[in-house]
Amino acid sequence: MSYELLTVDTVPGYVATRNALARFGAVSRVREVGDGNLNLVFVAEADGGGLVLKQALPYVRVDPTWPITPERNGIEGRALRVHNQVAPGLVPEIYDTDDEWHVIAIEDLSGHRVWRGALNEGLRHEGVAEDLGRYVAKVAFGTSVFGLGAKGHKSALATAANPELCEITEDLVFTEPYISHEHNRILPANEADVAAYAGDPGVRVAIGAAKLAFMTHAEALIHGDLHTGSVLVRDEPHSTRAFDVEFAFYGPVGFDVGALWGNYVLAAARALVLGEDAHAAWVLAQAAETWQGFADELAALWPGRADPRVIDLESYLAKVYADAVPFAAAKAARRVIGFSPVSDIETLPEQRRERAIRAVLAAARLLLTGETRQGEPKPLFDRVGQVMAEAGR
Ligand code: SR1
Ligand code: MG
Repeated sequence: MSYELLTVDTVPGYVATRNALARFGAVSRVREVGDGNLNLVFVAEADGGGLVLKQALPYVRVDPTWPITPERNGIEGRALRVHNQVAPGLVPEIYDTDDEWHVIAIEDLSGHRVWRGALNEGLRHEGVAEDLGRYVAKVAFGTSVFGLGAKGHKSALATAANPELCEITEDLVFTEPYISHEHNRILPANEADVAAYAGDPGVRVAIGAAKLAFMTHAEALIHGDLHTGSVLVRDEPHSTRAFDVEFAFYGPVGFDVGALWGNYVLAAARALVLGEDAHAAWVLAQAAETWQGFADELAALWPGRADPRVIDLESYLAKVYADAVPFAAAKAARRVIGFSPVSDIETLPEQRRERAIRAVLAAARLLLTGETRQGEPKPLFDRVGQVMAEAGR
């Protein structure tokens, strides 16, 4: 390995060597808090305030036999700078990027918590779903032809390729759940459910089309992994931050909307099998909140577009919506079939987990094969809730 991995003991010395971090002064306390699949994450307390260091491991943290490029750290740093420009206050600030040791230094958001954990506890953070819709819209506008113009978009696109992390998504989200693969972990009681879902010809056609859209629709510098574990929330004062943009690339805007919707489905499945029907309904209602935030923000930005000719807002919104529906299905289904399950489902006792998985697969099947690509999220996710309740009984 050509760089050293940081430890709680080496972080203070490391921070002292970084010019961009000089204002923080001496570091007095360090904690390692990484709990994701890929990175080391340290919270450092210094004389001048707190900061977070995120260092890329050259392998998957939860499977060290799986190599993965640490260059993703620099890609994340560059994307985070761009997202700070176009969506300030909705992402962590970035202080430093170190392409040799594959470390970024970002804002310490202690006092926030990860939204997935809060949803699992049945907590309602009002306004977060809408904030995230606004975040997706600001990125969709500010990094696309709308905000940058035709030539600006092409130059930005040329500097933001992320092929290795895109390949992970192409494999884990759009391929492995639909084939026999060693990554897939399926409870015996769910084998027939998964076989019926993944073997449905309508599901396979829709997933293939979604995969191709993911691979080819280079609309904007999207987050690329916008699940509820990539969101920090705080009530007082209200704050929402999307973090962990290492999967950022020029892709379809509907993928970020769909990632949120798919994760609302997972949270709702948990709530349903725990008998928390009101929480399930609230979570599914967040799909419409996210869409409203997205559509309102894009409409507000639209008069400032680089080229007001020909391209029409309503048609673009319809395109994003039609993309988001199958992406939501893909993002929900991968978490109950393939690599990297989520705590919403994994922490349930086995019999409830089986029912939750059935509910998620029923939702995904409806989203992929029903007449779902046009319309409004409220009636769509009401139907999703009904189908989930029936399947998860
Ligand atoms: C090997 S990385 C596994 C997953 O973790 C991230 O959160 C992405 O969703 C990725 O698919
Ligand atoms: Mg992540």
